Amino acid sequence: MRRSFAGPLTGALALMAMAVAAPGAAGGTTTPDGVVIGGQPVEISQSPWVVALSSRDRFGGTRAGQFCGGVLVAPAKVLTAAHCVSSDVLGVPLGQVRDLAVIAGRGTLKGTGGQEVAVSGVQLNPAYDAKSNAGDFALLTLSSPLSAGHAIKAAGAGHTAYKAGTGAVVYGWGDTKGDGTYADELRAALVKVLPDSACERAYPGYNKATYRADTMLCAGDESGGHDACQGDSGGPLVADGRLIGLVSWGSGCGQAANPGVYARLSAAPETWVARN
Ligand code: 4AZ
Repeated sequence: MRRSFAGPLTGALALMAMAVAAPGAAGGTTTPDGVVIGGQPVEISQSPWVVALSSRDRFGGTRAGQFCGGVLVAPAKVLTAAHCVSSDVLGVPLGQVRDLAVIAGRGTLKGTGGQEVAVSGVQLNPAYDAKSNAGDFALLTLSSPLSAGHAIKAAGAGHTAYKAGTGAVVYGWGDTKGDGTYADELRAALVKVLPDSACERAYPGYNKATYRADTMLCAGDESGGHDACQGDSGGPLVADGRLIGLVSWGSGCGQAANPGVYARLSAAPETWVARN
């Protein structure tokens, strides 16, 4: 049931918003699909809370050093995945990365729009477990604040946005095909919150990563094709205008049997994000 979406890019977000408003409509056939996986370019001005994490020293300058996503949750605070600041990802201990920065307001990495702001502090979720990836949250402090109006609130625990079947949008500059083809422009894909059982089935724990519903959220596309992928980690999953997840892990990308696993926002440290 994959369809290519050939409409004007400016209409993409509106179409996505419609699809989110009616998640079950037409069995998903109205879902925009293009090649994030199964997404399409979006305007950063429509989602100004999406930021790129950058280190040109570690990742080179061609894509402005982008290596993960993040979310502006307060003027000088960016939430990202704890694993994004691990030495596994950075190649060296965090303390040795001198140019860690956040790029805000720039959809096209090769462009010069928006702002690059240095990261002046990094806090790891005390409950983060690098082995299982449980509680995959880190909070970055920016050296200077961004616009307060650009921050997004999280859905509080018990909010309906966390319910299976909810339409949600994942944003990122990551791999668009699962083969190392990285996006230059910010993309978004429409996915669905899936029942925990879908990820418990896919990730029962024989591997190093086990799905744990208390700190993780399962989302994707029952027929495959819409997903986050490498390079999207730390970026936002948004439903009902609220942050519900951060891209965390998964097996492959866009496979129906292996949904995306997100850090569940309701499990983020209480004081880190405003909720409603
Ligand atoms: C990653 O490596 C990654 N399909 C992120 C998300 C997913 C897979 C891998 C989910 O950053």
